[in-house]
Amino acid sequence: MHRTFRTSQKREQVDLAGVWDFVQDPQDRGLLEEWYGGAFPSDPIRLWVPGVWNTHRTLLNYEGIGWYRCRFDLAPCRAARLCFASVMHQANVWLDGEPVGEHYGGYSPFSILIIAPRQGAHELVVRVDSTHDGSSTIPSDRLDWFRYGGIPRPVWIELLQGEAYVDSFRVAPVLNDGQAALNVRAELVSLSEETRRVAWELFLDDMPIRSGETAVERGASEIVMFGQSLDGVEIWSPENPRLYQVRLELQQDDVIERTGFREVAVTGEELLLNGAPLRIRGLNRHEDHAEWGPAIPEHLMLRDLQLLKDMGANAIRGAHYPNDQRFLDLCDELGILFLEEIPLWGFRADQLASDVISDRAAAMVWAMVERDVSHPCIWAWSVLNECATDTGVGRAIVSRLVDTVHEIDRTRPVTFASDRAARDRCFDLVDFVCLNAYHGWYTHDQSWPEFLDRMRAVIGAKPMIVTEFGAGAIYGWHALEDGVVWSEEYQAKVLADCLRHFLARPDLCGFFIWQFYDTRTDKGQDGARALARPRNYNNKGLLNEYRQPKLAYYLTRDLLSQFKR
Ligand code: ADA
Repeated sequence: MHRTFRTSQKREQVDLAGVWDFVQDPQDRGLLEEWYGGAFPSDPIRLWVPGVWNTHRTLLNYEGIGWYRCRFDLAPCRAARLCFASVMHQANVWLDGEPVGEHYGGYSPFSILIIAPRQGAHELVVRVDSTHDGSSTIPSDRLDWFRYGGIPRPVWIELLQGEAYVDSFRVAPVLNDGQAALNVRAELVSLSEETRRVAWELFLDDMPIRSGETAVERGASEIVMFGQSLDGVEIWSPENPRLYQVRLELQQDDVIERTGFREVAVTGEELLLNGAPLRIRGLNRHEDHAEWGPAIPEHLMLRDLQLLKDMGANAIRGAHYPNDQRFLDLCDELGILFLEEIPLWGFRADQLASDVISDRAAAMVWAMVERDVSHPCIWAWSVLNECATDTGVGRAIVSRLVDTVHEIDRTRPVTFASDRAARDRCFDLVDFVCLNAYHGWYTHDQSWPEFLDRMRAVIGAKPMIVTEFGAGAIYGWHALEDGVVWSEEYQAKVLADCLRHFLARPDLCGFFIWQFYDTRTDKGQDGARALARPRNYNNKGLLNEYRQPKLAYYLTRDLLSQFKR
């Protein structure tokens, strides 16, 4: 299912995972030929959903339009919600030949309400466009990860039976000097022919904590919003990741979220978690695997997290986009800290100046925070990676995106990842500074100690984290001599030099190694990137794409255990 726990006791949820029909549409003929109706081509290939088409042997490098079809049966219900956790990247949806919805943004969920659907057999068709471009899409067509297309996360249907249902349910945990509270926001939607008083009750782990009644007009919706302080809650921490279930119940509907209470604070150069200095020992992780691309099965998500813990690391940067919620659920459960980001990656000033990009980025930030505000593992939000933050346009976008986060959440620090070093003009806009640099790999003009000393002087008394550093190695490629680029030995040496300095440096709140494992990457428009990316992979992983360890993995494990504080 779409989470690691049940999200409703009263709704019937039908998982649409399975074999779907798929047709490639490189010439964009499907709309004209009405493939969404009875004219779906008769010779489809079969693809597993959730999944991406680029793992099918005939479609490995395909970017463009593809059509998916599945059939399902519906039991009687007052309404049905068609839920998509992710479609990459533009989705247009038809049910029984009728257009029912559309969505842009491959890393955010959406749902479509079907009122009074008929009982019995239905046909669902989804046109997916994975095209990236340089002017309107996020991410753009210049990327260092693979431009997958498809439906990589769960699709399911929820059957609604009551006169009202809960449409969105946001539960934001607050912990302030030991006092816990929940900020709750729910949208109650009418499915009735008349205005109704809708009774609701909120439970924390089955204990009723608040109830009320809200009038919802026929066909309309109403927001229920309140802060509820709570006594005697156990605190969530990496050592004791205590989670609570929060359930909102109506007469014939309910929704369940899960949360945990912990406090993240910024003071001077320090980040604090539950009052104690936070030391991030993290890994950057793309959602990618040699066999499944970004549609990573749950047991492999768990294994990745266990590998990370075995290494002595405590955090993940979800580079560079909102992750599958099941992965965040597992981080909540295992006490692993998560830094979440939107895929605004490597945009130049002229691109950031576009209203389409700025509006889409703000919508993505909003969708990320809205979806994930309940997760205790998320300790900070990042609004972009390596964009033109050394310009006025960059400043404008960072401040817009920080404001967007604050519309929903003011309890977590906000940041962005910079590769502009001392030229960056946005550090004052965020709560802590994240630096990406590859001294010892791409650049050799200064050492890490020199670089960080210089940045400390520029940043002043603010927390500082290195969000990217690393070196590449081809798994299994060894060298006897020093300095052989792409050898496992050379990668391990670069990392060892960095880690020794970072771990001993008191004014650095932590680091994220680039990267957990090797990931498939883009060739670049003219194939240029491929020259720096042997195998068309970003080979800076501590493990390869099958999770086989390189020397750097063992070295990191040893260093992290030596420096355990
Ligand atoms: C950048 C970028 C990463 C990756 C890395 C690299 O810092 O943010 O996504 O591309 O460089 O491997 O060069």
